[in-house]
This record gives sequence, C-alpha cells and structure tokens, in this order.
Amino acid sequence: MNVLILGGDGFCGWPTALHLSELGWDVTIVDNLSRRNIDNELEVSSLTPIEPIGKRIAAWQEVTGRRIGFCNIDVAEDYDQLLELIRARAPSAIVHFAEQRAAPYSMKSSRHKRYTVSNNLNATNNVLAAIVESGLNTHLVHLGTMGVYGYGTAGIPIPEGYLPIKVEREDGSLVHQEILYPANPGSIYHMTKTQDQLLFAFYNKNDGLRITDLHQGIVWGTQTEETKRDPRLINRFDYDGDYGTVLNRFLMQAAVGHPLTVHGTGGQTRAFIHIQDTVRCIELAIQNPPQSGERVYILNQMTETHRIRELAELVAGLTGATIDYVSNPRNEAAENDLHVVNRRLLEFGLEPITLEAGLLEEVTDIARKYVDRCDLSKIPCVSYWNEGRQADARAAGQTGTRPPLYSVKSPGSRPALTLQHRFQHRPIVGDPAVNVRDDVTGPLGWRPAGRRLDL
Ligand code: NAD
Ligand code: USQ
Repeated sequence: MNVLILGGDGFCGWPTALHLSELGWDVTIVDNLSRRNIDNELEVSSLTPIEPIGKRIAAWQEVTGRRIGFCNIDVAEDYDQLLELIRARAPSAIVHFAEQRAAPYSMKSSRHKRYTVSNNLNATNNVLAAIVESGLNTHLVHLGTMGVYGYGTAGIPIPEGYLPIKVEREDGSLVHQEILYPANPGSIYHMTKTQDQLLFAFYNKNDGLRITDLHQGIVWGTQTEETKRDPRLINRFDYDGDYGTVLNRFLMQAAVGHPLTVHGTGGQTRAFIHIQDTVRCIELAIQNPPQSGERVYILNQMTETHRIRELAELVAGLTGATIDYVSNPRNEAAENDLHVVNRRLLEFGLEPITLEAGLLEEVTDIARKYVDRCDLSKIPCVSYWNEGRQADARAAGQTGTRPPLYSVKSPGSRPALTLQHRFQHRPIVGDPAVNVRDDVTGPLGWRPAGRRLDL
C-alpha cells in the first residue's frame, strides 16, 4: 500500500505515519509545519519534547530500517506541487489531517477565523481537485469530527453521517430519503468540517471520487506502540488553553498540581477515542474503501462518551487533584446527552480501548516526566466565543490570572453554579512556589508530581 499522509507531523498524523510504515506500507508525509509555527505564535511548546521532522524520520529509520518520505508542501496554497507529488507517487490512499484543528484557536480573532476557513477549505478542495486532475483512483481518507453533528441532545442515536427521513407529499404519501445529518457546528473550526462534507459529497457525485470521512471524537493519550520505541519518536502533547484537549489537559493538570479546569457545570457530554485506536481506525478505513460508484463512507470514529464533570471526578479520584468550575469561554450547551452509533469500524475489526486507570496513569506519568516544560500561564482557556462570554469571564475575575467560580476537593460535593460560590481570588499562575502543599496522596497511593497549589 502506497500512502500519502497530509498533516503527518501532527498529533494524530505522526503516530499514524509510524503505524502504517510498521505495517510495511510505503509512507510519505506532507506537512507545511504550520502547527509548529502556531506554537511559536502562542509562545507555547508541546509538553513532550518533539524532535524536528527530519530527526524524527531519521530515528524511525535507525530503529526499524523503514523509510518514511517527507515533503514540505502547503496543501492549501501549493496546488501545483501537491498535484505533481500525487502524480509522481500515485498513492492508493491519501490520509488528510492537514487542517487547523483547534476550536479555541479558530475563535481567537477575525484573523484566526479567516485563517482557519481559508486553510481548511482550500486544503480539502485542493486535495480533491488534485485527485481528479491526476486521473488516479486514489481513495481519500479524511479526518472529520463528531462536532459536525452539534452538541445538543438529539433524542436519537447519532447515525453514521446519513439520516433517514420521511417527507409527506401533498397527496399524503411518504417520500423516503437519506440526507447528510443536519450540520450544527459549535465553532469556526467545526464549521469548516461541515463544509468539507459538502465538498466530499460534490466530488463523489460529480467525479466519482472514493472518499471516507471519519467523524472522530476527542483524542486522548499520547503514545502508541510505535512512538514508544525511541524517545526521539515521542508524540506531541498539547496542554495549552487553545490546543490542549480536555482529558489530556485534566491528566496533565493533575500531574503538575493545577486544579482541573471544568468549563461551566461540566455537563457537556463528548465522544472520545484513544490515540492507539485512532491509528488502527485509519488502517481499517484504508483497508475497507468504498467501491467506485459508492457514496461517501462516513464512519463515527469514537469508542465511548463521557460527561466532562464525570471525567474530572474520575481524574480527581485517581490523583487527588482539585476541581475548579470556571466560567465557560465557549458558547455551547451547558448540558447535553450523546448517543453515537459506531458500528462500521467495529465491523471492520476495531477492538476499542476504553478509559481505564492504567492508560490514564500512563498519560499522567508522561506529564510528570516533563513537568519542567510546563508553562502554567498557558493553561487557562482565554479564547472567548463572543463578547458575552468574555464579559462573563471578566465579571468572574477570570481573565489573566484565573480564580475559579468555585472549587471542590472531592467528587459529589459540587454546589450549584453561582457567582456567590466564587472563592476568594488566589493566583494560579506565576510563581508555582506560591501555596505549595506536599501532603496530598491520591487514592491509588501515588503522590502527584511537581508541586501542588494549596486550595
Ligand atoms: P495537529 O494540528 O496536531 O496536526 C495537523 C497537522 O497538519 C500539523 O502538523 C500541521 O502542520 C499540518 N497542516 C495544517 N495545515 C496544513 C496545510 N495547509 N498544509 C500542510 N500541512 C498542514 O492536529 P491533530 O490533532 O493531529 O488533528 C489532525 C486532524 O484530525 C485534524 O483535521 C483534526 O480536525 C482531526 N481531529 C483531531 C482530533 C483531536 O482530538 N486531536 C479529534 C477529531 C478530529
Ligand atoms: N473543556 C473543559 N475544560 C477544559 C477544556 C475543555 O471543560 O480545560 C470542555 C469544552 O468546553 C468542551 C469539551 O471540554 O465542552 C471538549 O473540549 P476539547 O477542547 O477537548 O475538544 P474540542 O474543542 O471539541 O475539539 C477537539 C479537537 C478537534 C476535534 C474535536 C472532536 O481539538 O480537532 O474535532 O475534539 S469533537 O469534540 O468530537 O468535535
């Protein structure tokens, strides 16, 4: 199998490249390293020390004898180079990760909104147009998101992309159809993924392209079987308020002694998948392509759903961490239920990895190991969805240094969310030596590494 991995230097792309290379496939990474530049812009780094792409690839070859190619191409801008590469490599599959993927980053300012829309939509359209122009029958596997369905309570299990509907004609008879599930994005980033879906539907209808769109949940974990094989292969670990995703953030926050930052009531329910399952799902999607003439395959790439406050309570229970319920910077439903159908990847052979203490501790161990690389001032989420959200945060004294609306030390004692419950301001950024406490041991008997802030 000959595969191009667009965005192969990123959090999901790098372990995927290694996994597919380990299968003996011919792998070429395409990446413009924009994610590393965004780290520079935000003045933050991966918690784990990731090597430059050239060193990563050289280390993989040294450890395994396998070669991975690399091309620095901006998929959204450098159309001719992309087309030339596709013609030259004639890939049987292209895996497309090359988009700006953080919802908070996409909401920071009009510049960030415009960049995200322009980068993501042009990248997707360029790949599709280039496959058509190449005349090849390449299978495109795209990383989409569960967020295209929206996060209200649907009242039905979320199907895999298509919703069967019945519409009544004037004569009372019924028309049966399947339509794309109504898009309901919660950020500019998620909105680009809903537009990607229309591009896929069009190119599939017009040009017969074979496309699989993986609607992935929130990825957690850091390492996979392959990235563990040498420290130079380590995967990135985003923990900052823009790119860090919720479960990894809670686990690293526990490790560095920072309170767990639950937005609002924490009643949001979301879909999750471990990074090891991400790479396996992509392998399965490539091995089970649509046939020519089939419509776009849409697979829900997630293994379980969890409510955010329950995750926080789980991590707090494992680690002894404290939970902060903070004003939510996002414009999202405070509470929702979520039931998701994920039948197709299970049928293809996925054996889901679900949340269990060992894997959670593995993430926390990594975070503890690199605790010195953590900049505590980058932990708060300070990208606001609109002025109202920013005003709420300001009223709660939460811009800049960030006191919680309220804190709880043990699960189950969460008071109602009112400003009256806001604790007196305590600095949580700046000198980590302030309010240090070292007498806390988690229920599993281990002590959070680093220093704990006294609440
Ligand atoms: P990431 O930001 O770590 O990786 C994306 C990679 O794409 C980066 O290396 C970046 O440099 C590259 N890239 C971006 N724009 C590019 C362009 N125009 N040309 C070339 N390269 C470009 O993100 P990730 O977490 O690995 O996510 C990968 C994909 O999976 C994204 O499309 C994201 O929407 C999707 N996804 C991620 C998650 C998650 O929890 N991380 C969950 C669901 C879906
Ligand atoms: N949240 C907290 N505390 C935090 C961080 C987040 O309570 O410290 C909450 C958010 O408000 C939100 C939920 O946790 O309700 C999830 O946030 P997230 O940052 O973990 O995930 P999200 O913004 O949805 O985006 C991530 C990836 C994105 C992918 C998406 C899959 O960054 O690329 O598309 O997960 S999904 O959520 O299924 O749409």
